[in-house]
Amino acid sequence: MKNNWIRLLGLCLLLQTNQVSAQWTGPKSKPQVQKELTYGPITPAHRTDAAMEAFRNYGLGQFIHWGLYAIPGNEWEGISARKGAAASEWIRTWSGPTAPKDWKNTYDNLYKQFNPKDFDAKKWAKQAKAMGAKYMIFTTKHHDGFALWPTKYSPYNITKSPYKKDIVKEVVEAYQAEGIDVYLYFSILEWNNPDYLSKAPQSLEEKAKYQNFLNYTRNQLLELLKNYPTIKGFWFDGTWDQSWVQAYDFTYKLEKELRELHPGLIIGSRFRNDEFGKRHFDSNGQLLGDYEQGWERKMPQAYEWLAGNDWDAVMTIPPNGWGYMKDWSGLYTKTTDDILDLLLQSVSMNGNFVLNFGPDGHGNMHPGEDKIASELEEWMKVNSEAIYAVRHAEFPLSKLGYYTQKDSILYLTIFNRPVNNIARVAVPKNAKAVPIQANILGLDQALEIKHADVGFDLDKNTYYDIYLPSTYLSDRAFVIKMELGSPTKSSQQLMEAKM
Ligand code: JFZ
Repeated sequence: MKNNWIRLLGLCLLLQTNQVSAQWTGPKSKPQVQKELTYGPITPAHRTDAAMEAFRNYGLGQFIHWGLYAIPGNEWEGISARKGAAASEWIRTWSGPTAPKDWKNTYDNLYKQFNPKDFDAKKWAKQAKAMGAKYMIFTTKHHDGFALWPTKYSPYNITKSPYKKDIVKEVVEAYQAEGIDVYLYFSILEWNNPDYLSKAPQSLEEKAKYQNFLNYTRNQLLELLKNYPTIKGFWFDGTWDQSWVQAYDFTYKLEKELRELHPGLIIGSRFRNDEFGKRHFDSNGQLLGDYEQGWERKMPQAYEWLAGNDWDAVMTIPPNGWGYMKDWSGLYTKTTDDILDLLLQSVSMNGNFVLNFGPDGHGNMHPGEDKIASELEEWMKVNSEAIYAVRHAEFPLSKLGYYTQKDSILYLTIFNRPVNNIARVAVPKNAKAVPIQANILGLDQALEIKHADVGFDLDKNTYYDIYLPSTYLSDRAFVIKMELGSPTKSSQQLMEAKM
């Protein structure tokens, strides 16, 4: 009986540890038993070089998913793929009535039509700059394997399309001319490559084929670094298949090689795994790569979940569609308010927020994307200082919005305006720095601040009330900028009740 209990307890502990250490999103806790590892992280846990500091300061980024899937735009022969289907860039592999029939002769021939007459990388870059993006991630090659640059290593590339020109080059140059850092998205998984397989290779023949695939992947990555030496990093994807997972020796050496060739290169946690198959975080709970790349269409619920790691959140406007989606009707598409909320959640927890755009087959953004970009532009014109180069602020959470901080400046971006127009800021009673000056960004007027020492029993906080002018109206979130300084008088030492 007693033995059974002990066994059960052991099992529970085991399940618990496994569960938590296996998690690469959600709250983190390090496994209790540390393993001897050869294929752990290559770079230090918290890089402090200039490239990584620049990454931390971006705040807002743009993702662009563009490729052959932009032509169908989530529809095949007039049938919307939305019913029973996922993201539009996956259209080639769908099954059921919405899928391309005979895709080898249909989807795989789309490149013969790829001739985006309206494509103007400079126009995209200007829009991104205006909306406030500090970096961008561009799909050089998605899962369908079609390369948007003239790769020597596969005939399935842009030079075979009527467009012919190097799209990656145009994008890299145009964005960098606007002062926007460029990262290249690269899918490891490739649907139409005869050497690719998803399961771990077994026979000698499979092993040889997959080794060809790995060599090809390495060649393409070296080629990208050589062709576009000014890029800041890679954003890897499609690394979940067992074929890639078992190739940890190869991928470890490849990561080293890429980093040696390109000092400062930034690679997220979705590139490789350790020798026990642990992805994103190794068997000892250490982040693999320079930042956590798992916050895709999801948000950490609490700052503590991030355990001090750098991270980015990449986000679609439709529920799940990265490539062009012709028809947005009947879908909930995120509003500019939603996006601002997610942006603030991200930067308030030391993350970058990356908004995805999926241009159509001619090279035009979706009208819904244009609308959001111009609304973000309006907002960022006034408020971007609450977004760039800010850090998590160690203040008690506010129900009114999100804090960000830059040295002695504290920003509170208000989403929930109090009906009495008093924005109450909670500050720990022992705080050395409290709000001493406040104004609303875009409004040249000092706001009245009153110390409200509410005197609640056992309350660790004291309060500073910022009076918002009732004449100030805003139909979007707005930012209270506060200067922090020494409290004029210490919080009254009211007696705590004795019970
Ligand atoms: C991947 C791609 O399959 C997708 O098409 C898109 O490019 C996106 C940015 O990345 O999709 C994923 C990858 C990982 C997760 C979810 C979707 N994930 O880990 O939750």
